[in-house]
Amino acid sequence: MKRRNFLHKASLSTIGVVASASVVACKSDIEKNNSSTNVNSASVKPIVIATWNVPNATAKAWEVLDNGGISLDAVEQGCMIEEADVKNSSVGKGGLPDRDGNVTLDACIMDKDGNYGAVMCVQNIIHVISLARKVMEETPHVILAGEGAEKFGYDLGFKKENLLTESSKKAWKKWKKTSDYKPIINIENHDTIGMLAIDHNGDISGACTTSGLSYKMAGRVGDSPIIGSGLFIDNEVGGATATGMGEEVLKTVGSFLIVELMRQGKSPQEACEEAVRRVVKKSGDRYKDFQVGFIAINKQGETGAYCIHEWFSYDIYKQGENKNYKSAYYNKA
Ligand code: SD4
Repeated sequence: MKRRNFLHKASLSTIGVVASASVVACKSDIEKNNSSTNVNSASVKPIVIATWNVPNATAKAWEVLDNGGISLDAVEQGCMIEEADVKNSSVGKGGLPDRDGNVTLDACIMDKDGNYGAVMCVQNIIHVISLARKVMEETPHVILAGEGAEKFGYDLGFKKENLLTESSKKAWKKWKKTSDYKPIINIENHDTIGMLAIDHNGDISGACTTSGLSYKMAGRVGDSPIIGSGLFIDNEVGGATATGMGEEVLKTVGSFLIVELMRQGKSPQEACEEAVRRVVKKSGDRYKDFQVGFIAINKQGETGAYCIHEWFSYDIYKQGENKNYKSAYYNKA
């Protein structure tokens, strides 16, 4: 079949992708937890910002920073909290599997010097964010995929573990019965974690880790491990990270776009809004069926967040306070 026909026939809504974790937030959770929409405040450091309501992750990152640690350690250790949390069905152990029942993880990390490491389509290793860091620091490469990434991990002593929990298996079996492929917006609690941090030295790092879209095709990789799409850091300017339908973020290279817009003088908020508008514009009417959200931070510690549909939220830990904020959104219809 010609590629174009295949892509047409296998559009996301028909190939079996449930944008569960990627596009979702639990309305009631956000209502319970969030403070009013975050108002930017200048020159704050240290500071941590992360996608969704992940207070344990931001608390861990804050602890690292508060103890004088560097932002790279903070984002890695913060993300590890979600990877180990079996209740988070979009990250690490307990992540929902692909359509064949295999949990495959994607992750990437960037440091203050613009170094980048990523792994994709990794099975059987929980802490893929640490594996991505090892790729960055201990190989001449920037991305390792699949079995090669796993072998690299095992050689370094990473433990081999089954990531499919009983409850994810149950959800997958249920999904198989109906195979309802329609992306569902904002109905679950957890999502991909993208985290950005500035340490006491004023240096910025970022990390992003996910099990990707649940019930995706085997071998599918989203935006999260791809530099410039799921994450981008430029220590002179700021950083950005994404959540939601990865295919759409990839097409706009959203995180890089946001950092470049900030370089040109836009605030993190303005830059996130512009990136979401680009995603929407490219999608025609399809944006109604998927969620994309971005968060960003600039060198001064000002933050921004924007998404397509209501109920994306994000956490900020600054000045000793860990808070969840509801993101502003595009689709008021
Ligand atoms: C992806 N952006 O793989 C990720 C999904 C996401 O929870 O945000 N998921 O497309």
